[in-house]
Amino acid sequence: MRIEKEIGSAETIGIAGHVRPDGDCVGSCMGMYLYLKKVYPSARIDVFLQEIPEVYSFIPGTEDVNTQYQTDVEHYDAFIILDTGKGRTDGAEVFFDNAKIRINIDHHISNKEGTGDINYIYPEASSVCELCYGVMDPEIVDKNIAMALYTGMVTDTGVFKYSSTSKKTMEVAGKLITYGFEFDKLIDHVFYEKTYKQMQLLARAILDSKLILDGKVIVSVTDSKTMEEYDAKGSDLEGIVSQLKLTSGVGCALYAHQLSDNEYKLSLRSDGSVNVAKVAETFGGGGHDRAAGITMQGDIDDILAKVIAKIEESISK
Ligand SMILES: [Mn+2]
Repeated sequence: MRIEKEIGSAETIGIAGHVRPDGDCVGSCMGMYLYLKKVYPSARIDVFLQEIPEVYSFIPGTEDVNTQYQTDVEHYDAFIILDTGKGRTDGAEVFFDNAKIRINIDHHISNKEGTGDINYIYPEASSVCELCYGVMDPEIVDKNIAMALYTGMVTDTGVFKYSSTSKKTMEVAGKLITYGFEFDKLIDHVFYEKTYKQMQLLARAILDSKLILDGKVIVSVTDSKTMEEYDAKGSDLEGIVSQLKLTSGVGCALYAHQLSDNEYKLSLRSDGSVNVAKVAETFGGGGHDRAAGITMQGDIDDILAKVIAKIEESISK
């Protein structure tokens, strides 16, 4: 499929992604926006997203995004929804419903059928950005478009590491870097960089950690006192559990942070030797085989003892 063939001639085009936009959502929306601006120089093109997280504001065109979901266009000639079905597009759903041509491009298995008249859904694709490149004319793609698409590929694959990464993913990424942008800096910026506060909290979590069960499991807790000391939010602790899991010999990491007096949020990561989804489910949590979470009430020592016993049981199986 070639996107401009599906759209045909158009004077008004809308684009939207999902609520709480991530790198793939912002990258695909902006890549598509910049591309269609070149193909349809006289068309009015609107992009609707709830917000642009600061980390993605370097992508050209993000300053044009409509975060208010207000428009005077009654019926867009074409409307494209990216990285979701129409149900998670906030105020854009009605614009999509009223559009003449409705296109849905997604890679979520939960949206297998698609919600458009034209659906381009490939659950095996690493990212919608990978799919977007496939519907574009490589001659029209430029450095800015490539940068936007590369952003989504990097964030949705954890820098080409998650199981969704395929030969095709690497081929598309390989083509994108030929447009000439500093992909090393881009990767650091969108994936590895942390604020100084996050760095300090990570350091504290590592210092306070303990290796147990013959070094197969690592455990660490950040309490409210430490959270207050750094004026930290839960989002400042993202990535700590994955970093703990990278300790040599460790098959499972358990990281907890205090939510209130008597409540803790636990995150679990595993290399596959422990099914952490099963461990989490025992305590009312959930997730995937290698990444799961639980919210638990009680004394932290009791909580850890219970969860660690379950992990131990799972290792010895
Ligand atoms: Mn995605």
